[in-house]
Amino acid sequence: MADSLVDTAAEPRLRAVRTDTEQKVSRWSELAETLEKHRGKKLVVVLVGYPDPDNIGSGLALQFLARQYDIDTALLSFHEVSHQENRALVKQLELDLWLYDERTDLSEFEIYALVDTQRTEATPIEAELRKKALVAVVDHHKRCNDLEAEFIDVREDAGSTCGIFAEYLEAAVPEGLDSNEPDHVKLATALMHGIRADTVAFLEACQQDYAAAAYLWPAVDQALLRKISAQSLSPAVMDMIQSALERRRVYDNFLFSDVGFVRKENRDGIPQAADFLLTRAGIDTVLVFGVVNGRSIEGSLRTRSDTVNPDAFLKKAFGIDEEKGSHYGGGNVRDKGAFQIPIGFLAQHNDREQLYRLACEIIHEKFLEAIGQEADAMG
Ligand SMILES: [Mn+2]
Repeated sequence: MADSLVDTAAEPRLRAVRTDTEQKVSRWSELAETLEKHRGKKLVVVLVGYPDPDNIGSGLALQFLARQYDIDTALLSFHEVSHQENRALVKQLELDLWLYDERTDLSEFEIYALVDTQRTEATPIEAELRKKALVAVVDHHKRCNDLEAEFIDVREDAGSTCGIFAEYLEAAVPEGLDSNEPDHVKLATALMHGIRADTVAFLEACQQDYAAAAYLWPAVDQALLRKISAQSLSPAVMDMIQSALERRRVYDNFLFSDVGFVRKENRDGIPQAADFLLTRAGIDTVLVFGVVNGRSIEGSLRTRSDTVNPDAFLKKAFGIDEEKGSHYGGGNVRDKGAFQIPIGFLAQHNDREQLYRLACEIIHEKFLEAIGQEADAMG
C-alpha cells in the first residue's frame, strides 16, 4: 500500500507536462455546452463545509462563466466565514455569499453545482438537492465512485480547484482578463488567492497551478492579494495554537494534539494549529482536534510523509457514520484531511470536562490504532 501511494504522488507531475491546449479547450467546451443547455435558469453553487479561498474562488469563477449563458448564480454557504484570511477575502472583494438558515428558499433554483467537493450529505439541504439537477462538479479531492452529474471534472493531481477554473477561463477568454474591469480583477485576485491557499503559496503547486497563475497574473490586484494573505492571527487562534503545543504527544514522526473547546467562529484555528505543528523538525504527520460548539469533535490532519494518504488514513481511523452513510473523515491523497464526529445525545452531559476527556480518549485510541496499522503497512 505504501509504495502505491508514493507512485500516485509522483506520477501526476509527469502527466501534467503533457497537458496541451487542445485538452484545455475541450474540457471548457464540454462545460460550456452544459451551461448552454441550461441557459436562463438559476444556479446555486453549494459550498460544502467551511468557506475557504479555493471553494470561494471556484464558485466566483463558475458564477462568472455561467453569466455568459444568462444563468444567475448564488453561492450558498452553511457556515459563517471563519478564518481571518477568508474574512478579509470576502470583505475586501465585497463578495456576496449567501448564508443558509432554515428560511432559505431554494425553490427558484432548478440546477446546482459543486466546487472543491463532491459530497452534499453533510448539508441540511441534501433532500432538497435531490429534486434539482446536478449540472457540474469540479474538484481536486479523491474521486467518488458513484458521482453522477452532467459535467464532471475531478483531477486528483491538481493543486487547487481554482487552478482548474482558471484553465476554463483561459479557454473562454483567451485574450486574458481585463485589469481595467473591476469584476475581472476581483475574480483574478480571488482565484490567485485560492491557488496560493491550497498549494501552500505554490510550494505544492502542480504545473497547471503555475499556468493558471501566469494567465491570471495581469488582472490580479497584487496589493489587495498581499493584504488578504497577510491578515494577522486572532488572539483566539493564537491561544489554540498554544494549547495544541502544550498538549502535544509525539509518536515517532506522528504528532497528536487537541485544542479543547472551541467556538464555531474560531474553528479554523484547528487546521492552523495543525499546520503550525507540522513545521516541527522530525514530524511529518499531525492530527489536531477540538470540540466545536460543544457539539462535534472536529479535527485536521496534515502530512508531508511519502507514505501517509490522509484520505485513507482518516477513513480507516474513524470509519463510517451509519446514519449518514458516509465517512466521518476524509481528505486528499497527498497532504490534508479533516474529520467531524457529532457528539449527539452525549452533548447534554453536565460535566464538560468529563465529556471532553472521553472524546479525547476515543480519538487518541483510534489514532493509535491507525498509526499502528500504518506502521505495519510501512514495515
Ligand atoms: Mn481545494
